[in-house]
Amino acid sequence: MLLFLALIIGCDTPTTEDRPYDLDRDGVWGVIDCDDDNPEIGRPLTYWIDVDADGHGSWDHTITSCDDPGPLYLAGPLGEPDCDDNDPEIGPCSEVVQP
Ligand SMILES: [Ca+2]
Ligand SMILES: [Ca+2]
Repeated sequence: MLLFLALIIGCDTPTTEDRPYDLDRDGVWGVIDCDDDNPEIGRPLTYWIDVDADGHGSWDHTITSCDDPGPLYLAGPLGEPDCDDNDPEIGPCSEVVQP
């Protein structure tokens, strides 16, 4: 009995970093799952910077994170990038009227 208790007490609680399994069975391994106890939350998202806040992101700076980096960033697929991310009047290059 003492050996059994010693084995239980000796076990460390696994952290996200050392869990190579999928506790919530959402198909995302524990080491990369933003919350391995919640099947509604999976991989980190890629965020694109949108300096001029026109709704079109830029390749200039991206972040892959479990947490929302703030209002300067858009989440999800980039789509067509902003042709000038310092001018809210200019969106994707395909929408820019050539003189
Ligand atoms: Ca999850
Ligand atoms: Ca923009």
